[in-house]
Amino acid sequence: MLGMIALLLPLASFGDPSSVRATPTASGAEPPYPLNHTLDSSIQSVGDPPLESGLETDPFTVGTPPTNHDLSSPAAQVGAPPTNSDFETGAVTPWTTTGTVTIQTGAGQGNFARFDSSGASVTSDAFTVDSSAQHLVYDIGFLSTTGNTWVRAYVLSGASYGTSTQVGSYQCNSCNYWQTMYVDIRAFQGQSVKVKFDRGTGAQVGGVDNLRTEIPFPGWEVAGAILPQHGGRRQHLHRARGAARTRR
Ligand SMILES: [Ca+2]
Repeated sequence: MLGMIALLLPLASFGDPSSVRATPTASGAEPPYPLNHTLDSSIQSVGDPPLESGLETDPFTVGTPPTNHDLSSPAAQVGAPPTNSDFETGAVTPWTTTGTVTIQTGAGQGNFARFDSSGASVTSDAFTVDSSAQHLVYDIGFLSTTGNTWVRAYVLSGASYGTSTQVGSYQCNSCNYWQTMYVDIRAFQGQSVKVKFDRGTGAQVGGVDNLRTEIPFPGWEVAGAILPQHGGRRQHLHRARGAARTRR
């Protein structure tokens, strides 16, 4: 009997899958575990990283730096110094003197004023401190080879130059060299002043030369006595105690 039924079925019933397979339907059952349920899969990046996400590019300068940003510009002399400020006339006038002051000649200085007696002084002609001047600058000669040289500096201002402000006091024992000194002169900008130097009582011989006013670092404004120094490759600042510098 079964053999007869088989013979009666069309042969096409075995060759067409659609006639024997139903489309699967989700059962709605939860899977036994979520994906990566043990949290031990490797971390995988997704999306495109931003530029320089690895920070591998060296830093580089942007923008235009301010004037004289590397402090390599030379100091600029400003304003007119007092008459015969460098003693190169060969005479001390119009400086006024007390005690014994003589004009001498030295290497690197040319003519300069030398204090030959204890307490001797020289006072410059009047001059107006330029409105841009930041430093009062002068050379002090520690001329004694055997004892202590002591030279002091004062700015004379006000009516009849009757107000004396000591701005420097320099001592060096058995030094026999010249040194350039820098004083903050901003408090006297625009004023008519005289500058006086004297030899400290009991001290040995000293000298003075090359009185002028300067902007020590063009583009910068300094506060206090900041000395221009030359390093191995470039000029840099030597800052005195309490001094500061700011951009102008
Ligand atoms: Ca001179």
